[in-house]
Amino acid sequence: MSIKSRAAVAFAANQPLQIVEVDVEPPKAGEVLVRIVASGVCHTDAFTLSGDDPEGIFPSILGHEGGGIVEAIGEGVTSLAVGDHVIPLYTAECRECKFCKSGKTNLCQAVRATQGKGLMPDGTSRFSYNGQPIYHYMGCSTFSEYTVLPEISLAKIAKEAPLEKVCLLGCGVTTGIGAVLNTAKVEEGATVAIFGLGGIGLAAIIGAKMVKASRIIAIDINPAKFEIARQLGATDCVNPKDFAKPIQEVIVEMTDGGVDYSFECVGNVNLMRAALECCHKGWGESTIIGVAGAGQEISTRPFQLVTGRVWRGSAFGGVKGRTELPGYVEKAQKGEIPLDTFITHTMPLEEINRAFDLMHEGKSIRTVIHF
Ligand code: NAD
Ligand code: AHE
Ligand code: ZN
Repeated sequence: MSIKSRAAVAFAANQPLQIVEVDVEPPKAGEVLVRIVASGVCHTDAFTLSGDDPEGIFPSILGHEGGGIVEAIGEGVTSLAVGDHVIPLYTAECRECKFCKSGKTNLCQAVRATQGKGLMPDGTSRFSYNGQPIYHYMGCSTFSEYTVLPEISLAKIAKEAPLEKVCLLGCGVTTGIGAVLNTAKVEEGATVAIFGLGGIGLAAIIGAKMVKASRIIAIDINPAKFEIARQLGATDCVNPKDFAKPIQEVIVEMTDGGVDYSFECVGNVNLMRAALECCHKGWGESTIIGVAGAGQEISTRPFQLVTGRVWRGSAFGGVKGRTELPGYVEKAQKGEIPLDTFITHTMPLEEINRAFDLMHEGKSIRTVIHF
């Protein structure tokens, strides 16, 4: 029998979310019903709501940075039990597909095709409203009191960890740290430039500090972000608006030829170019984390790559969620990942549109929604 769930539904692009009571069907074979306790709001939720996401489907329930408790399990589910604490994963980990077995990527493809269509692996949705289907989002839909996910899309975590904080490890904080540790593999003593100081960029600063980077240059057009950046370990804060020349030139001059590693944490294709071009000739590596809108493309002179710079990208920080996320939770529990620093606002689901406003106004790092 289906249950009722309060949810913030995105009925159409660019419209405020509407809080309604949706119907949630029980989990089918290999699926799990989760009661969401808290969810962060990531810029990607706003990106999809804006209509710029080629995979954006409406009506849908957004949200992919959640923490919850297993409420029921479907047939054949063995790795989770009712009462387990979990973090939903938009990058599943089946441990069986070519991608999982490659040892080269975290991009499990077991459920990716249906996930991109807003559906569960059997090609249907578990959500409906007034008898009409509502689509899932990134396989998570954490802006709902109850949601259904494949078993392979849930990381089981310690029950002692506060879900209203470790939910941030479901996307932003893990993505930023993981991009530095797993994707770029920044080494001790390296110089690093981080473009964009939202949840992702600030987490990348934590990663750079963890590996003992010698210089961490934090770049943002909103100087209100610099205080937290410094607190987390940034050695220099730069506002591109303070300079008449391109930001890549500024960074190259500051660093005797460019940084060893850079990270684009905004989703702006011009900034992606700047992030590549501020890297040192011969070895500098730039990692794209930001998500750019439909139809946008990156460009640079190929000579930038011919002369040794490397361009890469990172999804969920290269982290394999079921295997590695419990370790991130442990680190947060030990105080090695200061989640509190990210949580600038908390609010009930009913006020979720305010969380989007705060993000667009540059006033929040992360808002955590409580159910
Ligand atoms: P956010 O809105 O919290 O932060 C973005 C920051 O970029 C803000 O501080 C803003 O002032 C700054 N900014 C905007 N334009 C700028 C410019 N021209 N130069 C310098 N700084 C600028 O966003 P977030 O939640 O931190 O997400 C950042 C990006 O990362 C988004 O594109 C999001 O979709 C993407 N993302 C990617 C992944 C992934 O796995 N690849 C995961 C999470 C988020
Ligand atoms: N759907 C978009 C791309 C969105 C995107 O790049 N998503 C990131 C995660 S952002 C989390 O806040 C990602 O991990 N992508 C890999 C994947 O498999 O989705 C588009 O352009 O179609
Ligand atoms: Zn996200």
